[in-house]
Amino acid sequence: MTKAMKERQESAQSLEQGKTQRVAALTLELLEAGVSPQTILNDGLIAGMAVVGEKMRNGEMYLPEVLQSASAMQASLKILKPHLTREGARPLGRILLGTVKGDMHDIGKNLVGIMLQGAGFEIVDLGLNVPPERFVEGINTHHPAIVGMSAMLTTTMLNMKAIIDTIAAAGLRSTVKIIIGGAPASQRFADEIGADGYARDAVLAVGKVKQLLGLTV
Ligand code: B1M
Repeated sequence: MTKAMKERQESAQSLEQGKTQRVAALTLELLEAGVSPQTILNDGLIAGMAVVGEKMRNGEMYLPEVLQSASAMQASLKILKPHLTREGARPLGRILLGTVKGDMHDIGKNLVGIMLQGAGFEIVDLGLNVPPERFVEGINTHHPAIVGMSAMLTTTMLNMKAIIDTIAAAGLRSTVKIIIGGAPASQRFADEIGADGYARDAVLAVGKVKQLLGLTV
C-alpha cells in the first residue's frame, strides 16, 4: 500500500475518531503529495462519515462523538474548498441553498455548494434550519435561477413540500427551478412534492442544475 493510500485510510479513521487536527493535517499532506481533492473527499472524508453513520445507527456512537466527527469533516472541507472551486470567472447562475427547517445537518449541503461553486455557479447559502419564509425572502432579495434544498431526516424532508407550497403561494414558483437532495430524498419524492429535480450526491447535483438551466450540450 502506498503512503498516500495509508494516509487516506488514516484520514477516514481519524474522522471517525473525531480528531479534527489530525484530519486537517492529513488533508494538507495528501494535497501536497498531489492526491486530488475529490479522492481525499471520497476515500477519506465521505468513507469515514459513512462508518460514523453506521455506528450511530447501531448505537455504537453518540451525538457528542458524531459532532466531533462532523467538525473534523468541516475543517477538512474548509481546506479542500479552494481546490474544488474556481474564483473570478463570470458565474453561470445564482443558486439559493439551504437545509430545511428542523434539520441541523449541513455537511452535505455545504459540499453541494462547494461543488456547484466549483462548476461556476454563485451560491447564496441560507444555512441550516431554514423556514419557508426565509426561502421566499431569499428569492425576493437574490433572484436566484435555482433553489436547492437539503434534508437528512425522514421527518424534516416533509418540510420541503411546505417550502415549495410557500414559494408558490408567494407567486414565485415560476421564477425558479427547485432541486432537492439529502439521504432520505429520491426522484419519486421530488416528483410527489413538485420539485423540478433531485440529485443523489454533490457531483450529480451539478449535472442536474446544468440540465435544469439548459446548460448541458
Ligand atoms: Co444525524 N442522522 N442526527 N447528525 N447524522 C443521520 C442523518 C442518520 C441517518 C444517522 C443514523 O441513524 N444512521 C439519522 C437519520 C435517520 C432518519 O431520519 N432516517 C440521524 C439522526 C437520527 C439524527 C438525530 C435525530 C439524532 C438525535 O438527536 N437522536 C439528530 C437530528 C438533529 C436535527 O437535524 N434536528 C442528528 C444530529 C446530527 C449531528 C448534529 C450530530 C450531525 C450533523 C452535523 C452537521 O451536519 N453539521 C449528524 C451527522 C454527522 C449524521 C451522519 C452521521 C452523517 C451526515 C453527513 O454529514 N454525511 C448521518 C448518517 C449518514 O448520513 N450516513 C446522520 C456526509 C455528507 C457528505 O453526506 O449529508 O448525505 P450527506 O450529503 C450528500 C447527499 O445526501 C447529497 O449530496 C451530499 C454530498 O454528496 N445531498 C444533496 C445532500 N443535500 C443535497 C442537496 C441537493 C443535492 C444533493 O440539492 C440541493
